[in-house]
Amino acid sequence: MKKQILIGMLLLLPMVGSFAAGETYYATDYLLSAPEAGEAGTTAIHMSSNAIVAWADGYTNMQYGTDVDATWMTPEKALGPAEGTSSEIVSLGRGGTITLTFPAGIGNRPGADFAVFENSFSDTFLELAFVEVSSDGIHFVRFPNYSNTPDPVGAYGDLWTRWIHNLAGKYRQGYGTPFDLEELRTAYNAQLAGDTDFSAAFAQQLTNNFPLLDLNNVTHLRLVDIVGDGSVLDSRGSVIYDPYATTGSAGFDLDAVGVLNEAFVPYADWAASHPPGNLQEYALTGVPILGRSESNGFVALGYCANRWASVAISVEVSLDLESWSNAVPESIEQQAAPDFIQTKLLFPADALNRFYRLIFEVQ
Ligand SMILES: [Ca+2]
Ligand SMILES: [Ca+2]
Ligand SMILES: [Ca+2]
Repeated sequence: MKKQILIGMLLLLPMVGSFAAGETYYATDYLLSAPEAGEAGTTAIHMSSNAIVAWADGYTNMQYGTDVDATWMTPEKALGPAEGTSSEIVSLGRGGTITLTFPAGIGNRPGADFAVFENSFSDTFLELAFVEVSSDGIHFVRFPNYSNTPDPVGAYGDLWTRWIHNLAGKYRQGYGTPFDLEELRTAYNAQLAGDTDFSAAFAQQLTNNFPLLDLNNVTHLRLVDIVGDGSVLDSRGSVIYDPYATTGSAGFDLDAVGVLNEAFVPYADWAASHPPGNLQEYALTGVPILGRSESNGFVALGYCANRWASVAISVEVSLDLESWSNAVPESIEQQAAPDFIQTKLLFPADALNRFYRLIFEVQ
C-alpha cells in the first residue's frame, strides 16, 4: 500500500535543540550516574508527569522472597497510578520477583520508555531491583546495571543515588526511575563488537534473549529484588550492596510502573477500526507537516510521527508539481517529544522554491 501526500514548504516550524547524543554505559570508568530527585541532572520522573501515558495493569508470576508480612502481599497495589506513599505497595521480599503486564505494552522511542516507582521514604534508604523486559513472557533481557557502593550498608544504612545506575529503586517515593529500551540494543551491539565490561553471566543472558526481544512491543516487565548482602552482582560482576537485613517488608517495595511510550499498533490493526485512506493520520496522528528556511542556508522539512516504526516516510522534490524525483536530505535529525517523534530533514539552500512531498508506505 502506498499513499502520497503533497505538502507545502517554507512555513514556520519551531524546532527544539539538537538531538542529544546517547550516553555510553559500558565503560569501566562509568562512576557517577544521575543524582537525587530535585537535583540538577536527575532523571527522576514524578508520578504526576504528563509523559506517563499508561500504568501496569496486570501481574503474573509473583514470587515472594523471605521476610515479608502478609500485610505487604497485595500485588494489586502495584497496578494503576503510583500513589507515592509508603503503604500502597507490594513488598517483593528478599530475592522476590514480580512480572507486570500493560494495557498496550511498551515501545521504544528516543529517550526513556517506562519508569519504576518504589516507596523509599528518603533519598538514601534505597532498596533496589533488577529490571528485565520480554516480548513473550518467557525470555527476559536484563538492563545493564552498575553499583559503585563500596561497602555493606547494614539494615537501614544509606546509599548514594549517583553510585546506582539502571537499577529500580534509585529514587524516593513519588519519583520513578526511568529506563530506555534503546540501551538494550546498544548493549547487545557493543557486546557483538567486544566493547563492553559485562560479566560472562550478564553477557550470556543478553546473547540468549535479546534476539527474541521486540523493542517496539515489550509485553512483560520483571523486577527481581537484589539481596544486598554481597551475594548479588551487577552487569560487570561487581557486588551490589543495599539495605540488609531488613524484615517485615524486606526487599523492593513496588508502588507502580508507568509507561512513557506504548507499543506500536500495526497499521492493519489500526485501519480495522478507522475509515480508509488515512495513512497520513495513522503515521502523524494529525500533527502538521511543515518546512522552513534555516538561517544557515538550508531548507528544513520537519514532521512529527507517532507511529514511525510502522510507516516508512520518504521525500520527493519537484520544480513544477509534475515531475518528481527522490529528494536526498543532507542530514537527518530525530528528536523525542513526550508524545511523538520529530524528524527534521535538511536540504541545501538551492532547494529553495521547490515543492516537496512526503511518501508514506506501510512497512
Ligand atoms: Ca527509548
Ligand atoms: Ca522493603
Ligand atoms: Ca501503588
